[in-house]
Order: sequence, then structure tokens, then C-alpha cells
Amino acid sequence: MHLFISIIDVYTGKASFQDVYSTTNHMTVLFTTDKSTTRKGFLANFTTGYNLGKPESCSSSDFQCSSGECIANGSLCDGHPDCSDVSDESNCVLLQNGTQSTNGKVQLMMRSEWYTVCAEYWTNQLSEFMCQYLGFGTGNATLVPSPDDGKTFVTVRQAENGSLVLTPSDQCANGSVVYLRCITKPCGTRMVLHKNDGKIVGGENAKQGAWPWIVSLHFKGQHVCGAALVNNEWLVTASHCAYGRNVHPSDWEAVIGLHTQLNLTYPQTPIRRIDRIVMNPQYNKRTKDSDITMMHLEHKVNFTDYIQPICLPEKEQVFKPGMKCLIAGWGKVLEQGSVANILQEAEIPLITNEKCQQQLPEYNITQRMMCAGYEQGGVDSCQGDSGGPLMCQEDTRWILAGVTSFGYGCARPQRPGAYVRVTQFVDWIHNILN
Ligand SMILES: [Ca+2]
Repeated sequence: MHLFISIIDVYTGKASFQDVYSTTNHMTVLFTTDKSTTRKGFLANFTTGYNLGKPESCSSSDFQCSSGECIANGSLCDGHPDCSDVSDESNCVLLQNGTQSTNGKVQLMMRSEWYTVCAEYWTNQLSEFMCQYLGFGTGNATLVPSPDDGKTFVTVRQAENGSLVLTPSDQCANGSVVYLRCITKPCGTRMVLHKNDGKIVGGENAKQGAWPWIVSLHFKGQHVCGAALVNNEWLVTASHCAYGRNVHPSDWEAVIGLHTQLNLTYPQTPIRRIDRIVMNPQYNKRTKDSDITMMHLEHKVNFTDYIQPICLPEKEQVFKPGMKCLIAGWGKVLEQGSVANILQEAEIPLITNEKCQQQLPEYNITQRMMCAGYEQGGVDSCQGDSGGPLMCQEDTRWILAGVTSFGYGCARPQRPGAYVRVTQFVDWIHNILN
């Protein structure tokens, strides 16, 4: 039997906290203390009730915004923000039947129904507009024959004032619809040129600017974990880094574009406070499943040669066992050793989950995890590298395949390291980014 437990929140310290609600008829509260002296202990009040903490649900002719308000169904995707969080206008374009999330036939949501967009009146500006709406860069449209499968169609025209004029129809005038190919925003590119020579155990010093998306996360001024920059305001890291330290996000700082911990004040090294921490609700501290968390920068960063985002994988992307990928971090350079000042990097091969399960029998290696390591050991991520990226190269771009999660010791023979399998979380990540 599988028991799915979602973390609602984790609170530490002496302060009192806002109310927390369970959205099921069940809630488990765990109290743990690391003090053995006799003190006051814990105080918590419990209340039960129907839909506690939930906004009242809307009538069937209304749409409920993510922020709770009710708006008329007709206000969905009408180009006008009606919800305070604009969630009524946030899922109105879809690319259907493409080979990747970046391409497909353009579908528009109107009056709670999906319409296929006719090729008539389509322009390059519309391609660009739709791709940017979907969070991509520019795009190119091709016109393909419309299937005669009883779908509803719509023509889209740009009015002189820039607004979109949508006209539904039973068929497309010239019999073709719009197939859009969007280009993802630049990511995963190393800007500083590198010769091919090259706390990670068995690693070597990275060149300055080698991994421009790697972030050092400082908690109360100390490096504790790594993270990866996925756009100009969001980081991906591990949940166990944030667990119990998520009440005051401002205790965290992200040091970006960093090379050595001994010099935090290079001009190319901005430091940003964290203002939001979103732990994956499926994270389980005991089994280490779904060990992934997003952190939001209080202020955006500008991309430079030393600061670039890493690419997220496609949901269906496969990283084959045997593939050599890279890890990097400021963690311990030996299991019993000290942390690294200069960013360390190392190449490690991916292994199958089956083999990983055999070699880490203490854990349940789930489909949401992936593993990497040499049979003979010697190269591994270690304490302080947690949350940092497992990076795999595709063509010329670097992709965030994994997030450093756990292992058994560091770099021991036949003891691979376990990573979050990011492909399993791309929908969750994109939801937060948009
Ligand atoms: Ca609206």
C-alpha cells in the first residue's frame, strides 16, 4: 500500500505561527525537540470544521480563482484580469499534439471551451505573442490542414489597438490551422570559454564562470546547500535543505555567480535574499522521496557571463544509464573532510534505478529518483553539495537532470549518490514559474 503524505508546513523556533489547515479529513502533527532540558514544551490548539481555511466554493456557473474569488465563467480567458491573481487569464493557450511542450496546434480557451486556431489572418507577431504568453522566446508558425473532426475553430486577428479579436467559426476558411513552434529562452549555455581540462569528492576546481547557474545557498550566513538558477528569479534546490528552515525565508541568501567562498564580494557575485520557499508537498523526510524545493529571489538578477539559467528537461526526456553527467558544489571534498572554498566539479555516470536499489538497500529508490556514481567509488557529491544540480549535456546545452539529494557516506565503492529525477517534477516547476 502506498501512503501519500503531503507536508503542509514545517515550523521551528519559539515564535507563534499562523493557522495551518489540512484539506483532507486527516492531519498528522509531529513534535520533535532537540533539547533534553525541562522547558515549557509545545502548545497547539486544534479545531475541526467543514472547509476550514478554504474559500467558500463558487456556484456552478462561476469559475473559482486560485486566490479564492468567484468570477463569472464568461470572464475566463477574455483578456481582462478578473481574479486578483489573474488565474482567470493564465491557462488560455495550449499547444496540442506536438512532439514537445514547445510545439503543437494552437488551442485557445474561450467560454470554458477549447478552440483550434485557423491559419487565416495569422501573423508573425501573433506567433511571437503566443510563444511569449507560454513562457518561451520567439516562435515560427506553419500552416497545416485542419482535421475535420468536429472541432470548433476560431480566427484570431490583431486589432489596430493591439488587442486580439477572436471570431469562432465551424471551419477554417482556407482549410488550414496554425502549428506553432516556439523556441525556448536561452538556457544552459556556458558563456566563458573553457579549455577541455577539466564539496565534490574526487573532483577538481571548476574554472571561474564554468557553471553560471550554480548558486551557493547561505543560511544565516553559512553555506549549507547548492541550488540551480532556472530563470532570473527562481532557484531549484533540495527540500531537506529547507526543511525546518522555511519559516523565515529571509534567513536565506542566494550567492549567485560565485566561484570561491573566500570572496563573496566580486562584482559578478550578486547576493539576493530569498522571499518565498515552496517545498514540494509530496516531500517525505523519512523516505527522502520528492526532495525538491523552489526558492524565489527577492530581487531578480541580470544575466551576465557568470550568471545564466540552466535548462529544465522536457517531461519525456530520457537520461540513459551510462551517460556521463556533471555535478558541482562547495560541499565536503572528503567524507570526513572540510568544505571546499573553490567550486568543485566532477563527471559521473548515470546508473539504472535497479542497480541503485541493489547498492542502496537502506532506501526505497523510487521513479522520482535517479542515481549516479562509479562502481569503484571515488567520485561523489557530499555534505554541502545537497540541492546542487546534476547536469547533463544535450547538444550544446546543459540540462538540470537531477538535484543532489542523498547517499550513503560519500564516494564509497558501490554506493552511488541519489538525485531527484527532475523530469518527474517539470509540471510542478512550470506551474510555479508561470
Ligand atoms: Ca478575465
